[in-house]
Amino acid sequence: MRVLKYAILGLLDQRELTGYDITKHFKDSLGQFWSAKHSQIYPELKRLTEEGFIEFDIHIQGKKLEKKVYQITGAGKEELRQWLRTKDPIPETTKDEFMLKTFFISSMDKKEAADLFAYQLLERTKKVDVLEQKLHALTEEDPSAESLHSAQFGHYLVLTRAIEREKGYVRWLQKTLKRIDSSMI
Ligand code: FER
Repeated sequence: MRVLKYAILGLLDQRELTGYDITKHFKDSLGQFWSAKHSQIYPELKRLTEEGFIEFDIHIQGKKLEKKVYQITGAGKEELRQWLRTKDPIPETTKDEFMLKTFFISSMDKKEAADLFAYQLLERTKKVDVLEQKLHALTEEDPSAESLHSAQFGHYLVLTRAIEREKGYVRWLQKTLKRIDSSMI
């Protein structure tokens, strides 16, 4: 399935955007959990335009610079809604190489294992910090972000879930480190 197609339709359902704006959304927020390459976005915009799901106006910037400002069409809104309504099975768990190493922990000595877990704990703790800062900035900017009718509610939800997930990971890492430290060998 062309999921990128729906990501672009979703963004354009919120407001009209240039290709550059869309790329920026992928860099700043959406791409943090649904990455897309710059090189995929422009062909997808072309294809969506040909399919009649989006259209553009040319805006003149300065003397010569032209930019395409994209909008979603009625057909595009219908296409997006149809995708939003479909129910998804739980996706396969994403591959986490650290989990694979964890699976083989018995091949490491105590110090090596503790070292690996301590590093992972540090990195995951930093990730929680970054996510919490982002959430703080979001609710600062839009205090209504926590309510269903805010345009930022979706962003709020993805961030809060990521925070819960990472905090859970941190708790498990701490517990495991204790277990490693208190082991005899
Ligand atoms: C953001 C939106 C979502 C963001 C991160 C996420 C750091 C989610 C990350 C994850 O699920 O790991 O703006 O900024």
